[in-house]
Amino acid sequence: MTRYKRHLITAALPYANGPVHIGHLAGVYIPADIYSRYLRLKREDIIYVCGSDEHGVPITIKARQEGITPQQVVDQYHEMNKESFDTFGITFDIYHRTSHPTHHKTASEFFKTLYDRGEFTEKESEQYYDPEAKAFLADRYITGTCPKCSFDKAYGDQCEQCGSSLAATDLINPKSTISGSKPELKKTKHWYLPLDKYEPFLKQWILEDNKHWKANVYGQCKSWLDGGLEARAVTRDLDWGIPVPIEGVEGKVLYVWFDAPIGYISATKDLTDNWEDYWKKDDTRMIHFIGKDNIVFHCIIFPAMLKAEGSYILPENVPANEFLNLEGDKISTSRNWAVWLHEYLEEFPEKQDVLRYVLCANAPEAKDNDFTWKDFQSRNNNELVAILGNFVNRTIVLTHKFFEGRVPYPVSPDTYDTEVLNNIAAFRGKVEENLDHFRFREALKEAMNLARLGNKHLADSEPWKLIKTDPDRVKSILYTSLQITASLVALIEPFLPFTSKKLAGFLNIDGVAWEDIGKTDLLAVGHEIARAELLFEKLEDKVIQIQLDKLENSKKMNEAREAGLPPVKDEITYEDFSKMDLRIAKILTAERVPKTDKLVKLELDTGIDKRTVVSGIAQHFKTEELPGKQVTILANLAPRKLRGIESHGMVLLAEDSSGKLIFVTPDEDTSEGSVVL
Ligand code: B3M
Ligand code: ZN
Repeated sequence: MTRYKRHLITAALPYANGPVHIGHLAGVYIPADIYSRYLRLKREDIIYVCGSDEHGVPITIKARQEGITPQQVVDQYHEMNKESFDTFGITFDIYHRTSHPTHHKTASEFFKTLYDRGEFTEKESEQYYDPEAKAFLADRYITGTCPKCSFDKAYGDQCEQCGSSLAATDLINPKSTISGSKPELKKTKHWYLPLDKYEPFLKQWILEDNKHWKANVYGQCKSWLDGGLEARAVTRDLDWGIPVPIEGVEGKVLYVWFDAPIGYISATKDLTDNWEDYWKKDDTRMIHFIGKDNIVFHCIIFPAMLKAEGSYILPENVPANEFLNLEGDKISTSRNWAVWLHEYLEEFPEKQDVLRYVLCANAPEAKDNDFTWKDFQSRNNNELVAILGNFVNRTIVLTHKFFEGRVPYPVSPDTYDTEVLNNIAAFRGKVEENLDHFRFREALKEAMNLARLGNKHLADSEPWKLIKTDPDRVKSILYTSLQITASLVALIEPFLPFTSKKLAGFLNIDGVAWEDIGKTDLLAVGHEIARAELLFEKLEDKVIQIQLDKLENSKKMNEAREAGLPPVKDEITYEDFSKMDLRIAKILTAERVPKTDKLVKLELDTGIDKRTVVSGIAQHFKTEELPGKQVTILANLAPRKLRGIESHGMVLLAEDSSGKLIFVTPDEDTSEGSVVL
């Protein structure tokens, strides 16, 4: 990185309509954080910006679902995600938000600049409109079958299955996600960014100048460009978002994918007065960290916008990751099929680095990959505990045991000790080579290989045995181990920042400079180290089973919902339940309630009294078959009048997914009045 004076690292702005999960972390935020920490350790001038993406249909759909305003939705999740990122050690220099006034101003000005220059084409077209909801259906408000891959849950702007960018009118069998109704086409005017006009520039910039981009990114861009680019609407008929800044235009906002990437600029403006150095100087290197579903927006649309505006730099690289799956299935917010960051932090407090480690080691860098809790456990136990933790612990414990916790003078190193000591520096180069090429899995492996080297050197040398016969050699062995441990403080810092800090504490130092990795005298002879605690603890099966059970529950809930069964109601306390008096009763007589199609008047013997209960079961049972049946009733339900008949209680019924009703009856005859517990 010789010619760049500064680095601008952006990470995709998560929609503030839900919590962050491991897919977001593995795809975007962990690699971006590793890279940013690495650049800082190398004393580069770097800023790492992110924030909440708070407009767009996903937010308004969530607001409708929860019966609150979009602002309330984004306020809730902006704070939740910001706190989760902070706790997890994601070191943004700013975590901004697109509902912020700075962003509204920046995005409006950006749009107005292009509008005033006549960059947009205006077009009146037919858009899908939901007559029931009285709303135009933009993007995620409309779903249907993807014309390219036949995925039946494609959205109006994108198919998440094949990544295709779509127009709502491309969808087969479109359906409104608001009312479920079949939408109708209605005329409306919008402004379009003429992507086709930028096709020659994009072909040169991507296909010729950026051949160094990752194959998965380059490939997706190439197929886009080969398919030909079309003009793309940059406004929407919505009431939540940044109002279109054109005189006389009402009820229209900037398309969320027009405004959101400008959010990186707004964030930088609020971070530093010299924001233009980062966005407008050619000696700045801009890197966008994103997931593969955002490639078209960051490699084609946003660069075309920046090119059209003319005063901004373009990204030097966009190392997008593929998707992370969970236990063999696609992560899904709606199906609660995810490991949520805030829940992980609650259930595994102080174990941020274990998840950082596993998600980096398994990162979907070139293809989709899978997260399993078994793999999480085995990497923790067999790699973090057994290699890194074990090596550090033995080094510290033996130094206290044999040398009162002080770094011994390497009296008589043998060739093995010297070779290992001189080999430490090579690991910095291997980690750098991989990080410079966004190969985070490989970089982490090389960092761990230094711990493997140290572990093997200890195991081969067996200082705990040698101490009896050759204590001087033991001094050299442990001197070597301690210098390796000191280098590890810096080498693991980008990946495992919490462990790095702990390790520095064990060695009784503030830290190690990146450029000092490999020095063979990082810890001076006689330096007193601190007592060690365990860096990592083994994860037992039962801890993992709890997580697997949670996912099993999600699966059951999804199956129930897909089978048409209602979700479980909100939790109640035992006290709430104990107020209900459930009894076994016998039906004595049954007769239809005149002029109703569902009601039956039942005379019941409850064992305590004889009473009338009216029940909506006429379409499910023949009244003549009812007398003599034992049923379960809620005996202390307040009486209510139904079609003039006072009904005292309620007969319990089970309704299956087809709507069929059956009685809840004891599996053998019992006395009326028996209490149901
Ligand atoms: N809010 C993330 C997503 O598509 C989207 C990124 C915006 S980055 C400018 O899930
Ligand atoms: Zn598709």
